Amino acid sequence: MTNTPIFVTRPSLPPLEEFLPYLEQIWDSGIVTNGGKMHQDLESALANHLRVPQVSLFGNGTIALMAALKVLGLTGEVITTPFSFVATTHALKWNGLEPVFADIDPVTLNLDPAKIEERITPRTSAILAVHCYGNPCDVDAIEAIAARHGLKVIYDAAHAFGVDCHCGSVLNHGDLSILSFHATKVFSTLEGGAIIAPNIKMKECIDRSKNFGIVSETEVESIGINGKMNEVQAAFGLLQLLRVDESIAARARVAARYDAALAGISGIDPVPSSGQLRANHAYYPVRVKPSFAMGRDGLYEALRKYGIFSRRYFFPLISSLPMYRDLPSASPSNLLTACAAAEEVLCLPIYPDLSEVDQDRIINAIGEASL
Ligand code: T4K
Repeated sequence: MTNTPIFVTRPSLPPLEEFLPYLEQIWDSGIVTNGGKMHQDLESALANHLRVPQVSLFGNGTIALMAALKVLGLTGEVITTPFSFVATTHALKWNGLEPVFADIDPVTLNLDPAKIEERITPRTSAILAVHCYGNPCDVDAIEAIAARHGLKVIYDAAHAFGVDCHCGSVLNHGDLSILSFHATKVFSTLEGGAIIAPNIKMKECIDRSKNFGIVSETEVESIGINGKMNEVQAAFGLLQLLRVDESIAARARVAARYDAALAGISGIDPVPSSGQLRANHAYYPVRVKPSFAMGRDGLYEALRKYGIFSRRYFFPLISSLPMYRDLPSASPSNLLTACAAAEEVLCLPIYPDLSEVDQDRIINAIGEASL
């Protein structure tokens, strides 16, 4: 068996010669950032593709999330999931907001609406939920709670590019949603991100926030930041967008092969896709159950010996990190489902160019580890 490394993901890069004409246009124009033509074109192409009212591009998903929290004027406490990438909670803390962790649903691994209400206090201003692995949250239940208590809802939709739930694009839910276009994502601008806004007024406010709060040469309206995406990133996005449906279809084929092959291996339970009318197969998470003799970490190490670099997204749990673990809501006894998920989940490699030969290497290695 060859040991050529297989990583959890690989960016799908277009042929370089297809990118060069975009670069020539940028070079010719001399406009390389600050909302040039590529940036404008990508915003409208994405709004169209994703069927959302407004897109505001950012330099990465984290700065998009930080800006989203800022423009909503949140204060005090925000209820969130501990089962996510650390950027979710860091963005709260970076804004001076107090994260309050609530447990997750055992099937979807998203915030459990039944656990949100008990965490609401007079200081709560919002719910920050994550569509983990691209599986939509229970948006109806979350938004009903928010409406009852006058809270804002922000969705960290970093994983949810192109995902539809029962009523169309999942990105149309909440006050704001954010996307990540990092190199490891389904749709990438190398580094990048966006806020999905419900109307032009909100988009204008977001656009100012990412450009220092500037309104005109002589007016600065608010304390903004520099969150802008540059023209080269935006051009890359325009090119990627031409192929994104093809990429998602290729991911779906990889996922279907895993589904079939892993069904016969006891103790390896794929995290079900749930609530999606259209999935994006951003990740292929499985739960390594106690019945799998060597356990999750044993399997992770065994795969590494074969040159297969799966990832334990999301371990360690954010609430167990040194800067968060002393929060009252971080107590593991309040987060039993999240703690169990963090100990069991393993994300297997999935990306459009994963060959069947390489996927068979992964499947066979898991099969051997199960003996
Ligand atoms: N919210 C959520 C829920 C998120 O998951 C994320 C990011 C964010 C917010 C923040 O969005 P950004 O600010 O990042 O736009 C990765 C990504 O860096 C991160 O974007 C992502 N989530 C997170 C889940 O995964 P790492 O530290 O695991 O990535 P890294 O560099 O180890 O890459 C994984 C594998 O991918 C590598 O082993 C090899 C391969 N790879 C990676 C890169 C960067 C490549 O083949 N080429 C590449 O250029 O965090």
